Amino acid sequence: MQPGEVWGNRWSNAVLPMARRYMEVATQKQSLVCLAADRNTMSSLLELINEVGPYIAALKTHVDLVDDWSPEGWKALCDVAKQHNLLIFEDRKFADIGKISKSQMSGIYDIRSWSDIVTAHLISGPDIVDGLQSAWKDVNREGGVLLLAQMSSRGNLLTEEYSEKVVEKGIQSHGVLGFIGNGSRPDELKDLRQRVGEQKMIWTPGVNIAVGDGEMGQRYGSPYDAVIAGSDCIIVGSGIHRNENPSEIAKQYAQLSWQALLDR
Ligand code: S5P
Repeated sequence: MQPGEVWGNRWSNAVLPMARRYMEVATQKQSLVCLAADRNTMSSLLELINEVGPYIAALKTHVDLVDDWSPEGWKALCDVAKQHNLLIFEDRKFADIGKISKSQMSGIYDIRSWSDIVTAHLISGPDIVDGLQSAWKDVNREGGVLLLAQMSSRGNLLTEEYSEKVVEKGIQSHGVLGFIGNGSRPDELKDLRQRVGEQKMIWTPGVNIAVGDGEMGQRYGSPYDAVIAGSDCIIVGSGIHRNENPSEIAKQYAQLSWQALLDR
């Protein structure tokens, strides 16, 4: 199956190369799953990626929560992710002014050199996107920025008005791959999709086959409903990495998400 056949307008309207790359990988793997690999040791991360690599399209990391992080170990992990043909997404949630966010793409973690996608809040204004893209450019790479338009956590301060402004600015910006939307509330997602239109992506955390409230204010909705409501990628963390059989459950998330895309 060709990506254009399943992704329709999202494929034909995509401008940023990273958007097409994601849709190609997702089509090839028949999975819209991004694994939120929130484990604290290099060995358990590697083990997890090797187990679920065939069933996911992207790997989301929090590079600063790993206890035994080292540059060599991280390079090896990224190599394994590439062998599984995964996009690497550092969920850094940058929020500072453009030039500082740019600098934070280098530093000890050197995020610009291995990430394909990063997250950012638009609270400091639209120049943050230029800062992040210019960091990638300095190492001859081009990535995609996902802006937080909604959040999945209870009581978050991203009001509808704020969200509308993020979308308004974000859809005009070349370096923006798309938006983070709240996977736990399909109705909010539908509204977001209407505002975003057909060109940019919506990726959604806060999804779990077991819907309901999670730890510390996290909320979960159905991954199938999220895709039907307009999500292009479901971000699944504990639903996979805390399951006793991560590969089997990842396969189920993959099938569910792919079926939802076909049904959409
Ligand atoms: O609003 C948000 C945005 C993000 S990126 N809510 C979230 O939960 N996330 C991230 O998604 C969060 O940082 C975590 O890595 C993942 C959700 O993990 P889970 O274990 O709750 O599925």
